[in-house]
Amino acid sequence: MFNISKTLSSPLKILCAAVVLSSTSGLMTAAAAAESAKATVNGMVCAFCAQGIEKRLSSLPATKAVFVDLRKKIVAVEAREGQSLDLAAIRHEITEAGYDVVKLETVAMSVEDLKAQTATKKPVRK
Ligand SMILES: [Cu+2]
Repeated sequence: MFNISKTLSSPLKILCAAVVLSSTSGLMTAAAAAESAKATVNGMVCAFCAQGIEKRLSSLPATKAVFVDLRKKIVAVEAREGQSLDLAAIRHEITEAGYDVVKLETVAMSVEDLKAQTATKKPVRK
């Protein structure tokens, strides 16, 4: 473990540390590693669209991973550690491929996080 008993003497401090550790663990992982560009893209209709975009974005120097969700119209690019994504280049590649970027933002998440997020946000069909 972390030797918490050595560095923190009172039970209150230990409690505080535990709360901080558990509540910010998500934030801490994000800050430690992942940064992604998340784009909402119009015009992608099939697996070939997704593949083409994925290929283009994978060829950018700062790209670690690419994730495309056709149904949610999401394209995400994760940056290699210590590198920053060129949002203009990402927008350019998607536009060049023939699609419309309607939204582009940087998020402190990995592509895996985004995959999980889009998966859990699935609308429930009745
Ligand atoms: Cu297509």
